[in-house]
Amino acid sequence: MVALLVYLGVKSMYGPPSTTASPAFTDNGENFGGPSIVPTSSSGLPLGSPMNLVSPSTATTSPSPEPETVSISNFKFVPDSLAVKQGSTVVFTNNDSVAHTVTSATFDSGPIQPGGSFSQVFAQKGTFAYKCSIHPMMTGTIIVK
Ligand SMILES: [Cu+2]
Repeated sequence: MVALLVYLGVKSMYGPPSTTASPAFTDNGENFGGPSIVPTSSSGLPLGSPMNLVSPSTATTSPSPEPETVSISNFKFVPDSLAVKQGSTVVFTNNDSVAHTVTSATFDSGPIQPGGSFSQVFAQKGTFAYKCSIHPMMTGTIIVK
């Protein structure tokens, strides 16, 4: 408001056509600014809406029981003893810088490269001892209840 009053004061003082052009330019800027935003948002919505719809449905689809996880780190299985429900999936993730295996009498991951992972479903109850076949001192147990 103060700026406008000053502006009008300047305009009344000088009164050249150029002063009249400046307010007109400001009006044009506002008018062009509005429409230019509408196409941008309208073109963005068709792309954004499906993605927004997919994400919630994906989250809803994912089952509530999350996979159990065992981290392989510093030549150890962490935790080295893990109790899970029957039917659970256990994901072994190798966070070490060398390859390891998850080997038991009933399953064998084979070499899991650094950064890799191995999933095993435990469909039967029981206690499953496993080790790394490369480093036999690395042992762990999955207890399926
Ligand atoms: Cu190993």
